[in-house]
Amino acid sequence: MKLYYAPGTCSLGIHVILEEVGSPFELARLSLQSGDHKKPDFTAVNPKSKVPTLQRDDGSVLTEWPAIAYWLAATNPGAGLWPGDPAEQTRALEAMDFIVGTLHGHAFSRLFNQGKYAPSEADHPKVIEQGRAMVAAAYAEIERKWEGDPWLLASGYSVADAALFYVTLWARKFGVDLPPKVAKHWEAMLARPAVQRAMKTEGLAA
Ligand SMILES: N[C@@H](CCC(=O)N[C@@H](CS)C(=O)NCC(=O)O)C(=O)O
Repeated sequence: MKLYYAPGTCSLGIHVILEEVGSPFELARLSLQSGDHKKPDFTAVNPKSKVPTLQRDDGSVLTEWPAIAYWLAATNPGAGLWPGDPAEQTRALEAMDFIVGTLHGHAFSRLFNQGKYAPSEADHPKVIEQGRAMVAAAYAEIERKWEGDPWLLASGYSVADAALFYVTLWARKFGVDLPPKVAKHWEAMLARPAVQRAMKTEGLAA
């Protein structure tokens, strides 16, 4: 398996999952700043120009964070990254969709790339303000719905925790106030050897 990643981006969550699984994998590092994801070598692998991208051992390629996470969890049941109970599986899907689709895809996206939402630079402060409000609202909802301790789901650690981890790295970077359960989750994640290995490889500091 080969993970195409860019340090400190959402691919960090998949990197953590690969470390949790423990099977051998290769890493292909991309620099989004240098536009590596738009160069032909990479677009031949993933025409969407996005990380994470996972190339499987048979050469086939998986894209989209929740799909990659699910596949890794489902094909490595011994790693205990996916709940057994359908009710909890549904909660895992619900959490990943909200974190990746809403908190990352709508809220943080406004803090990273104002130009996508407003062509005029004069409007960028408004986009940032809107993004910050959306981030705060999404974290409040995650905190309200929290069922486990310290993990998101009542059934224990799952790939959904790796999703929350990568967005919380960003939240800290942007100085977002973390609700108590999210703050405890961040510390619990940092204590996991898999997380420590992925952070070290990507050259990231907590
Ligand atoms: N829907 C995608 C989103 C992936 C995504 O937004 N990746 C970002 C890094 S966090 C990226 O590759 N950005 C490059 C670009 O959009 O140009 C998923 O779930 O994997």
